[in-house]
Amino acid sequence: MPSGSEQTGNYDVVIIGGGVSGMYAVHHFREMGLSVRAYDGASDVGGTWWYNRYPGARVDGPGSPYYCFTFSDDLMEEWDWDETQSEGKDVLAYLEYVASKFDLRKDIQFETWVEDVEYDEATQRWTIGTNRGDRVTARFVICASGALSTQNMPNYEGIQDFAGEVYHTGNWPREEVSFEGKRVAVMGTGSSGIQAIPEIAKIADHVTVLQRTAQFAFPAGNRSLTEEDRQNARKAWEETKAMMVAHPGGFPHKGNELAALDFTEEERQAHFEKLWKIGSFHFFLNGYNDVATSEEANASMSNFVRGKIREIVKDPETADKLMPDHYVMTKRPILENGYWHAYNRDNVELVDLREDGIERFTENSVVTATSGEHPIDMLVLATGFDAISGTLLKLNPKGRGGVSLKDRWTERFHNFMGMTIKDFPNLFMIHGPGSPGVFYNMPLGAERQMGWIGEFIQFLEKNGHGAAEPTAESEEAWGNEVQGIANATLFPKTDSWWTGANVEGKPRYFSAYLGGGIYYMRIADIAARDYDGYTFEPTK
Ligand code: NA7
Repeated sequence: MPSGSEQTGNYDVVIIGGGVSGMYAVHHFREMGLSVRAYDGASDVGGTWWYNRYPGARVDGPGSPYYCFTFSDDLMEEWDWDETQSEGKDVLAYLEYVASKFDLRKDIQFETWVEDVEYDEATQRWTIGTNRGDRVTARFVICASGALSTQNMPNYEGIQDFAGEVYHTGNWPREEVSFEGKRVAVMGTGSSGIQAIPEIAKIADHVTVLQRTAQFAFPAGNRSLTEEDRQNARKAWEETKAMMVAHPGGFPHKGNELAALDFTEEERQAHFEKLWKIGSFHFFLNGYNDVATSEEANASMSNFVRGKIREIVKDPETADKLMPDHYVMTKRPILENGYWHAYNRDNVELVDLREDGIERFTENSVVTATSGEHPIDMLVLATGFDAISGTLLKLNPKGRGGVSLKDRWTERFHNFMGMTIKDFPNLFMIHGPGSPGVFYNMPLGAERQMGWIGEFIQFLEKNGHGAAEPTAESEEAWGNEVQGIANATLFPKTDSWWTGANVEGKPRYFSAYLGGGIYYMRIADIAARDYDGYTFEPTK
């Protein structure tokens, strides 16, 4: 245990996490007049952006300036974004600026891991213990611990014996990592691997890409923002915010009425061609709205991207290995900045692990079944996360009667509205399973969930309720609603971190609320009906 501050104290709200959601939680609950204390394992604010400092890390959604907080118009006025797909370091600089402007750091304790979260029925308070020996209590706990924060580590024979440098993209060192003159293996071709590979290839002697699943990736279409772009975004900010709130994904977009099935295949391919040139999320925002539900529409988009891969990647054998065979969009859509072109470099080699699996690692190489020994100096693990539920389970709160979340969540992540759990009164999840989470513009989603929780807390105080938790029936109905929406789409048909398939032993089902904006109507409606679905206990 590190030597520590060993604080004690009683707070209204304890917040776990100092990333985008945790930062907003500190601000929001403080504004409500509540006493708050937040904890984060990192040395400063930023969460995901603090940890994921790998080369090539960028916003990979509709991008700047709309991946941002909306609660303060000053921020929009004051902050100058340089590019549409901002680099990780720029997002971090923005978050540091927000922390300073709103003096958030004074209520966040860094380099501190929460290890115990335990409910005491007698006092209706949670006790929170940390690795530094702190022991504080709180009436409310906010788990803003990140949907993508527990790294997924591969477990190949001999991997521990590899004596070279090893880095996970999700926990990248603060110090400069040099690729100069090195032979680097990158394992994983999700968003992180696909962003990192072209950057590493520019410097390293040799890059061996260890690919388990070939992916669809779309041009990021990154461009510099001019002063005129920024001024226009500022002028339209009120309108844009309203548009974001109305959009199913929380994006600055009017919504998409186009269905692929209303067009001929020729027309569709011409439309995709146009979108490919623009890049960014236009493929999803302005593509066709039935790609995730209709096999025909999906095949049309998939074929287009496969054609593009063949067009860009010069070596046909490599292009063959890069052909994805799942439904496009049913794994997290990826934006690339030179990924496909990287395979035209002499120093990039692709190993298709489905055909040529890893047998073992040695001190200085990775050995695969058919191509044999690949000598390497560095291993970059872009192997993703135990997503959505992983970090919450690591916190393993103990609720009523000492019941542990690990015991409640063996087969399903039972919850109500993706925010609350039976037997865990007054504990709230941000971007948890059962919420839109990663399917929504995450800063905006965090603000909206926090707004709902704040009103719930006011309701509890006004009515003399000391504790509130959902009923088993409301959890079951919510779970069915989430599944009902997901099962009408192609998403559950594909192995992905959305379905938990990337982590051995994890329940395999699609746990996110795909209804997007409908989610916020649903939770507002539940609030309007005096929080129907909850049981309340008077303040003791
Ligand atoms: P992802 O999207 O989960 O990608 C992880 C990649 O690592 C993916 O290609 C995996 O293959 C691969 N992987 C995972 N475990 C292994 C093992 N054991 N062996 C070989 N390959 C493996 O994580 P990212 O960090 O790229 O992206 C996460 C999110 O961060 C992203 O969606 C953005 O929202 C930001 P698989 O596909 O599982 O077969």
